[in-house]
Amino acid sequence: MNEKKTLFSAIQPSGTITLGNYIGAIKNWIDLQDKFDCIFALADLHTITVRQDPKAFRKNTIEAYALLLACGINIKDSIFFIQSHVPAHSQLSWVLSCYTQFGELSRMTQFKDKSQKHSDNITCGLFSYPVLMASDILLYQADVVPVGADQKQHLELTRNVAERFNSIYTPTFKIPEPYIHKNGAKIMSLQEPLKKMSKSDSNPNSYISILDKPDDIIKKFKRAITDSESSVRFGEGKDGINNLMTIYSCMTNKSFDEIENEFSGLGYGEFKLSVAQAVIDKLTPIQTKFTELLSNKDYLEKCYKESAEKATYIANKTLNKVMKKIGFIN
Ligand code: ATP
Ligand code: LTN
Repeated sequence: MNEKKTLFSAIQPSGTITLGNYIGAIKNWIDLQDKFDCIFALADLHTITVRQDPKAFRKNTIEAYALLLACGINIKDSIFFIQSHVPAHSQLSWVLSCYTQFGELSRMTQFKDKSQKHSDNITCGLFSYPVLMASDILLYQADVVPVGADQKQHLELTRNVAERFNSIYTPTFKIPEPYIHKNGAKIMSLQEPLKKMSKSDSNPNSYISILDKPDDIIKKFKRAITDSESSVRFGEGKDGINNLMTIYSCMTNKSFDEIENEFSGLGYGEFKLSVAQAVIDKLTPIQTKFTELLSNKDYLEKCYKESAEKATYIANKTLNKVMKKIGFIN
């Protein structure tokens, strides 16, 4: 009997994948693969909430697929598919939107932020984005969902919608738990350490892309904003240094105490170079693997097609149950 719990998570193929995405989400996916039955998706349906150029969108999707495999998704044991290849996501999303309140969605901070950022294109899709995300999770009866801290509110909404549906009918959906790792749940911008590191930031010095070359990584860390002190220690008002310490800790598994000891008496310049080197050491093998995978499109296609078949089978079981309970004719 299979006693492993199910883990589901997804990421949008919307261009660069940042060190923030890697530490906050992807690294946890990889680390948890042995403990759970894992289902991962590229949330390409979510991506069109912001207008995409068709050619760039196709390229970004394939590249994101190769990059996540290069990060360590083990395709032998885990399912890793492209969301739009499994129609059940769109189907359940419509159904669940009829069990979600307008007021609930209006309170989502990501909607408020993004509708300010894209004020010329506030679509119904941007508004109902969390319902699609809830559908992603609930279709697979996921127990845990590893995400960065910014997605916690969407997870709460998912739980509320699932509980509502279960209580109107009979238990149908498993109620998922967010998995938010304490260390690294929110990696901050290198230029404005009170803002989260974001791939959509207009200043590329504010984020590290997983595909950045060593020279650029060093340059970006050298330019990272710190404070006027010079001692490497975790503390209030030291947001820039706290962020660099968090990054270093996630790359090396060293505790903050160990890091403070390692750099005691040394200045920020030396510390920044060590952080850059630790990031380079982690990213270089991923970049090599990425280039290798990207040159083998047939292999990538085989992986996402087989995964979509497995995902469709699981998702349709849940969808059929839902449709039957509501009273749709079979
Ligand atoms: P955008 O900045 O354009 O909104 P994003 O960088 O947040 O995009 P998503 O695809 O929305 O990217 O997020 C993918 C995953 O990465 C999510 O689990 C999210 O919580 C996590 N994540 C994103 N940014 C960070 C960050 N700065 N620190 C930690 N985790 C993050
Ligand atoms: N909205 C998420 C991406 C995402 C997701 C999901 C994460 C789409 N569907 C399901 C976890 C589970 C984001 O990271 N911005």
